Amino acid sequence: MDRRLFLRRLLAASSALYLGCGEGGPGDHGGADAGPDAEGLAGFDDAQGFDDAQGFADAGPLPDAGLGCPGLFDDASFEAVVPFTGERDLQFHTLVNPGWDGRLYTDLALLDADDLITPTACFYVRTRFPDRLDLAARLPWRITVDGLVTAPTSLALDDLLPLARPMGTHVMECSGNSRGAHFGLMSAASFTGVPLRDVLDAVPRRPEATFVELTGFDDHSVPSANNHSTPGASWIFRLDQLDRAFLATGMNGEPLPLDHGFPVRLLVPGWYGCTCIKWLERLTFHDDAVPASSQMIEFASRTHQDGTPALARDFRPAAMHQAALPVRVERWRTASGPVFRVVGVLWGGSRPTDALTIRFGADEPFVPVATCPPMVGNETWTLFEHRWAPAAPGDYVIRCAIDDPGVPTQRLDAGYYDRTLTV
Ligand SMILES: Nc1nc2c(c(=O)[nH]1)N[C@H]1C(S)=C(S)[C@@H](COP(=O)(O)O)O[C@H]1N2
Ligand SMILES: [Mo]
Repeated sequence: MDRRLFLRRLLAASSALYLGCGEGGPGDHGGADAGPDAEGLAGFDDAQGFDDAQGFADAGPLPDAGLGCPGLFDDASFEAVVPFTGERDLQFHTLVNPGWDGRLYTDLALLDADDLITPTACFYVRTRFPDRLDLAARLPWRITVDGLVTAPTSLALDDLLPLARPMGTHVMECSGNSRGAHFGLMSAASFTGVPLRDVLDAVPRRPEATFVELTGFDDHSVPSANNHSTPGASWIFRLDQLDRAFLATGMNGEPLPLDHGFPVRLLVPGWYGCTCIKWLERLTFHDDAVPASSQMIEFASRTHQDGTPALARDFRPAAMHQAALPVRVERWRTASGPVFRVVGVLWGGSRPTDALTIRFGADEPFVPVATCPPMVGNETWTLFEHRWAPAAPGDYVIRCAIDDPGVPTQRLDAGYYDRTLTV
């Protein structure tokens, strides 16, 4: 079967909701509370049930975007997607759990060259729209400005909205993204918003105000199970760390959905999601003696801090190191036997790299991987593909690395993004 048609069917099987993803509407609050142990995807683990194209006639022509490197699979025909080994079934694209524990996992296995923007309804959610946020009482939305300012004030969001403009496509990743989530706490969207510096610069403040804390609404009626998530949503930045940050008011051409921070959220390009405060309601200026916030303490280890610093100024930037992750393995047939196509994404880091390598098992050497087209920026993810022919059946742990000592890759090198393939 055609590879793209197969992906379409996989997509249809993964969740009926996915077919609504293109609508770009807000998340469905009535989603079944499937929980982390939800039954997974029938038919995901092999090609059965996808063996012909019948019933899919209205999908229309499926031009192959020519993923990756020309000619790499010209001698081969697509057979099936092979699931990763040891990853439990998971319900994708469905909101599960209440409040702080609210999650929606993006199915990264569906990524393809012409689908690198996540439809809004499939964009991962970490923490649902707070049921205690009474929008009827709070609109028109205002952002309180206080701390080391010459006079406390507040900003009307309605005054900022006319300044909103396209801010580009950005990948976001939850610092708690994990194999248990099939790494689905990661998505990319195009955003509109207002550069934060423009907002901050307009606030008259005291000379010692070198830090700013951004606080979001963070009260839910249902507590987080096992205190997994602590109340309080704020991050404190040194002002110069916010040069590229913006206040997002729109996503994929629509107003920000409720679950993603409506009416306004922070987006810090290149930093983990925990810094991207949703339902932003306060800007507080501080001097350099300000203690770390509860959110910073909660996320200290997940953002690669050295212990848990007491002061905000001792936190490292919560930047995503350069990372790479296989998202899908396809089996293809050739005259000389099966070959595997590993498709993955490359993201994070502070400058584009062409030094991606991959290995299949700790005893094997890392070999270069071509990214076609090459990585051009760090704001969003870049697709890669690799052709591999196993020497023998077995379990293979796939790991990527960046062959450039100048590029920090802490998580990658710790095996965080390892995935196992059984052939
Ligand atoms: N107010 C508030 N903002 C928040 C959070 C939260 O719990 N409350 N969670 C943070 C975390 S940990 C992540 S990963 C991102 C998730 O954003 P998303 O749900 O739009 O993907 O929001 C961040 N902003
Ligand atoms: Mo997160």
